[in-house]
Amino acid sequence: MSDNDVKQGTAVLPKTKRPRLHKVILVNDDYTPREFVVVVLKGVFSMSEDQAYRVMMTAHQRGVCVVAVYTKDIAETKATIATEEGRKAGHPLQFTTEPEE
Ligand code: TYC
Repeated sequence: MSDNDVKQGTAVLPKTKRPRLHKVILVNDDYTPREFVVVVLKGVFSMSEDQAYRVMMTAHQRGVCVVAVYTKDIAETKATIATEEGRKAGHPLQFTTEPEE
């Protein structure tokens, strides 16, 4: 039995590793209007007005805020879409991603 197998009852099954999750991080800037950030958070990350406002204010006060965690593909897609919404409206709003520990 290899290191990647696990014995369960009498069957030997391949050990299934859960994929590492990735954080989407909202980055503060001095130009994007607060209300615009809230609109993007609600639209792209399905947040309530309340949740979106708190996340926006945390980034505003601390510089960054973790928005949510997803699989790598979904995190990167949502970060790109949200950043692009800012760019289209002429704002420097940035969303980044990083793997969870
Ligand atoms: N700091 C911006 C302002 O004062 C608002 C803002 C908050 C922008 C969070 C980006 O990630 C952000 N208008």
